[in-house]
Amino acid sequence: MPDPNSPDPVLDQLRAIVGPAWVMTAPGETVGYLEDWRRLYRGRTPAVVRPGNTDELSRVMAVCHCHGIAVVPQGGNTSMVGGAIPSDAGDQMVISLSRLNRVRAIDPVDMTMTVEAGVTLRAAQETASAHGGLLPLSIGSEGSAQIGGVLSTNAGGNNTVRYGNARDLVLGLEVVLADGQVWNGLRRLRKDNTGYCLRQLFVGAEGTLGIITAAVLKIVARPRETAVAFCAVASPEAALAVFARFQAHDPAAIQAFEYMSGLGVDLVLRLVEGTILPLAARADHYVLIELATPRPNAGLRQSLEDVLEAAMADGEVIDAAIAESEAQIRAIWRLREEHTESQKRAGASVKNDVSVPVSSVPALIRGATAACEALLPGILVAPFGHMGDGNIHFNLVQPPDMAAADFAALDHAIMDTVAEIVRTLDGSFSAEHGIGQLKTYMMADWRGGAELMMMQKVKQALDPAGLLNPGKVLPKS
Ligand code: 2HG
Ligand code: ZN
Repeated sequence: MPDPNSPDPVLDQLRAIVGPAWVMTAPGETVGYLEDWRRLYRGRTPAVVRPGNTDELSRVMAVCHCHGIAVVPQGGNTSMVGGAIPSDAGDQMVISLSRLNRVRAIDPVDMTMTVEAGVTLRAAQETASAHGGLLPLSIGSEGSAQIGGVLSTNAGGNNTVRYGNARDLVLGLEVVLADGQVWNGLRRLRKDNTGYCLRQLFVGAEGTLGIITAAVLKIVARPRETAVAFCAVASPEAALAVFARFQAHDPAAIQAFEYMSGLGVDLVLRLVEGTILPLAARADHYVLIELATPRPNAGLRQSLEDVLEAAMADGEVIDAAIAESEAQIRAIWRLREEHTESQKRAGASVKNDVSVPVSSVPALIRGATAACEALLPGILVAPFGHMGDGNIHFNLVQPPDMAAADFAALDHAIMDTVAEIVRTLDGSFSAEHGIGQLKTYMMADWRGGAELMMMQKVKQALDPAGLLNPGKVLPKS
């Protein structure tokens, strides 16, 4: 690790490109870039470099390439899987994209916006909204997560059921390649069949193939009406039956359909101040339904009531609260969005961001609950998430009387137990959080053979020296 005060020829070249203030080496300045928020990974770095625009990044990458220095791109550092933390060897440069923070353009007729990588998702949403549109991507960490990271991890979130994942919103990209070349693919076209779809290679690649510096994103019409309900349901099967009812009624209006376990909501109510259950009694299973439409006078509130009444009559819904105001909508969403925070406060936890076909969500919840309880009696099973697209966060929290470190040591055993259930249901071991460094060990088993071979060839073609985010996504070969 270099002494921050001693001259270093490479760092001096980088200082000449971005300015001395933006090459940070002092531990007090770099510490926040070297640990993930879950505190699973802590790395070391010679410097955190913060270029101010694409051209500077291009020149930084050319220098790193020339000297064989590996780089770890970082946005808001909100990865769940250690995707943006360098190794502890101390030789990987962290490249922060946070100064590339301009919205370059927005066009309400094309329904597109061109945004730089360091713009937070929330700032991008607010800009879209100020122009009468909606950037339809919503994730818990949107206040900190930046567009570059959101695209590099192909984030999903609460509205995937309606608008798809991040990759479905990308029309064009600007990318700095491993050797510093800039690919300007910022096209705003809805149709463009001109060979391989290169932009989709970089989306979800977690910075292992190139560094996204800007993107053209689709925006959609802003909803005019929204209706939100929080319901206690009789079982996971009942939750699915309620989803099917809304799909049969008006699939285009389903903006979000989220599942929460009773135990998960109990943790939120106990550990997060200001949260309240809007129902008379607790239950073992809940769903949150948000309907929305840009159509005027669509009568969404009435639809919500009608469908829920029918579901109650058939015993699927036990009790329901329909939000009467913006404040009530926010209070209901808090019960869902505070799951991550409450589980962090409850001690050590193991996350399983998995997906199955929507129709198999009840089987996932039942099968993985039984398997985890058999593995570790007393384990707190707190699944929740995006039931409408089949992505459940099958999270497990330590038994209260167990040492956090002992529970954390079981992480692979727990992940493998859940993964085996997911496999029997034709699901995926990573739905929306990506692979990072946490799940590389599962890649050969799940994506081995021709699939991993193709991924390795793509990596070899675009980053032959292995300088881009080493140790992430692909297992060591
Ligand atoms: C969410 O859906 C995020 O809130 C985080 O994907 C999930 O904490 C988690 O496991
Ligand atoms: Zn999620």
